[in-house]
Amino acid sequence: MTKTKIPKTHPRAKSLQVREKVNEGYSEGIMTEQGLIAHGRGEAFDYLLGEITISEATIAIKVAAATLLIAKNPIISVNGNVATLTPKEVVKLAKNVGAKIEVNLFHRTLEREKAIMKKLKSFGAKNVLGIGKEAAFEMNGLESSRRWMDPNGIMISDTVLVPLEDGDRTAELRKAGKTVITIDLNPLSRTAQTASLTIVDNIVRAMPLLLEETKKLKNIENDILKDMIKRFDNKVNLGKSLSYIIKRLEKDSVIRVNAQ
Ligand code: PTJ
Repeated sequence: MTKTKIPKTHPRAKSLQVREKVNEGYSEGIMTEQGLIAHGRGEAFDYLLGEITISEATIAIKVAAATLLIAKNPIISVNGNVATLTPKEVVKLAKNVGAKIEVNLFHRTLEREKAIMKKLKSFGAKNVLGIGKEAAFEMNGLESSRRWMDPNGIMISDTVLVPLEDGDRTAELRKAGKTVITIDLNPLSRTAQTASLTIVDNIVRAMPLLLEETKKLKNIENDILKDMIKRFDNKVNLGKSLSYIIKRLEKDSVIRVNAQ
């Protein structure tokens, strides 16, 4: 694997450092070629956001923390991109909110599942569900490999955090009565549109913030957390995220036209 030293002074140093991580995840057999493409799509949307956590995402992160804290049986679903970009945060968040962790892959192989489990365990995860034959239950209405669930994990959960998800499963999880939280840079994706709660942000920024929020809200009464959740409207928040991008582009195009 070729490692490139990214100069700290580079205007887009953070994004390039994340690419180095992606490169590492790919070399370790955690991420797939398809995952690289998905990352590129994410980068494009992040560029439109200005590579910052916008206020709509900050609000969604707070509500997501409250949702995970009041859940009876929360779980974090981990794919190759998630395990590559935020393995430490996944493990810490799971501990903080008492969530289980389950590996769930679109491009499913036992080797990848084991590599992801190893990565999560290297950051302190005790139990990682969904490996090989453990994921023996099929989700109705789904034909991809994502349909396989662990009987002790996603199947019996009430709240699922599914960052960087690919559409169909979010809808099926919701049909099964689960609360679905996603992190997705694309506010137009099917996952973003069908989740119960959508954080439009880069996972590398959102996960540390989500972790901090759960620490802050941990000792707050459940009734107050429930009230926060009740007052949140995902569709409105998503609409505002999209408006943010549109306004930013309009402003940017004015600057460019005037500069010509
Ligand atoms: O590891 P596997 O086999 O389970 O496969 C994982 C991928 C991500 C390849 C698979 O789930 C996939 O193909 O996903 P999609 O359909 O490309 O959707 C991924 C979504 O995540 C897209 O809407 C991207 O814009 C978004 N995305 C990509 N990178 C990030 C992101 N969102 C937040 N943070 C990112 N860094």
